[in-house]
Amino acid sequence: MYEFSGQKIFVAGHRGMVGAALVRRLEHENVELLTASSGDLDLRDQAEVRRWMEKNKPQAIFLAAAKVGGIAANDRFPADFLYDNLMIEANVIHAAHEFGVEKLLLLGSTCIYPKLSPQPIPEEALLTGPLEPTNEWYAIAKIAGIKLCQAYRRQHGSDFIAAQPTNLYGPGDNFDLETSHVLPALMRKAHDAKRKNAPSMTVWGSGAPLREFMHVDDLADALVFLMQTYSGEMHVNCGTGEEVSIQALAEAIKAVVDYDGELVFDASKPDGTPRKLADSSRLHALGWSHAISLQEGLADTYRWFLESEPDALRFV
Ligand code: GFB
Repeated sequence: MYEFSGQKIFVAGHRGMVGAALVRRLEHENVELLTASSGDLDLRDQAEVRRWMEKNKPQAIFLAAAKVGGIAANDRFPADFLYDNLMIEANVIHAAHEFGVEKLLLLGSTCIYPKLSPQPIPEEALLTGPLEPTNEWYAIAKIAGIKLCQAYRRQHGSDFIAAQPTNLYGPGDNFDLETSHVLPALMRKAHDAKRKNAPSMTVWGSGAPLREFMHVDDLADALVFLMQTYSGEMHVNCGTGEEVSIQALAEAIKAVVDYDGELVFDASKPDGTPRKLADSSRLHALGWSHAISLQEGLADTYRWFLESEPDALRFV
C-alpha cells in the first residue's frame, strides 16, 4: 500500500483530459498537488525537466502528459507522436529516478498491443505480433515507456508502474474533427447535423470495428487505486470489459444528442484495428471495477460539451 496522505504529487499533463480528471479525483485526497503548464515546463526538454524536478521534488508522479489523437491524427503526425512521447517519457522517468521519486505511474494505451491480438487482450500479448499501422508511432513510444518503467525497476529498484487504458472519453475531450477520437467526433457531428437540420451525418470507415470506451473519471479513480495498491513490472490494463461497434456507438450518440438523421459510412476512411477489448481481469482481481455506464457517460460528456461553449464549439 503506497500511502498518499500528505504527499507531494505531480500530475504531468493536467490540462489534458486524463490529467484534468486526475486533478478532480485527487482533490478528494489529502495531498499536495503539483502541476505545471506547458508554457512553464516543456516536458520534451531534458534540462527543463531536471531543473523543475530538482526544485519541486515530487514524491509521486502521474505521467499523463502525452501527444494523443485519433486515427487520422496518428497517421498525419507520425514524427510528433513518436518524438514527443519518447522525449516526455524518457525525461520524466529518468528525472524521477535521479531525484528519488518514490512512485510513478505511466499512462499508456491499449493500442500498444498487436493488431490481431487475442480478444479480450491480456497484458501478456505485448510484443507478440505486428502493430496496427495507423497507430504504430504512438504505440512504439508507449511501449518504450513501459519498458523504461520496467528497466528502472530492475536496475534501480524504482517503484514505477504502467497502466494501459482502453479508449477514453469524457469532459475535456478534444472535439476537433480532424484530430479527435471517434466518440467526441461523432458527438459533434450529431450536434452540428441537428443544428443544421441536416438529413445525415458521416461516420468514417465501415462502422463495424469494435471498441471499448471508458469514462475518464472512472479511469482517474482506477489510476489512484493502482498508485496506492499496485507495485509490479507487469503493466495493467484498465477497461470496462464492454465493447460496442462504431455503428452502435453512433446510434447511442444520436439518441443522447436527440438527432434522428441517417448515418452515412465513408469507406475512404480507415477502420483501424478491427477489435480492441482489453482483458481487465488483473485490475478486477486487485479489487477495482468501473462505475459509469456508456449511456451515463455519453450524457455527462454531452452536458459538458454544451456547457463549454464557446470553447468546445469554436470549430463548429
Ligand atoms: O477513436 P479513433 O480515432 O481511434 O477511431 P482508434 C476508432 C474507430 O472509429 C475507427 C471510426 O474505426 C474510425 O474509422 N470513426 C468513425 C471515426 N467516425 C469517426 C470520426 O469521425 N472520427 C474518428 N476519429 N474516428 C486510436 C489510436 O485508435 O485509439 C490512438 O490511433 C489511441 O493511438 C486511441 O490508442 C485510444 O481506436 O482506431
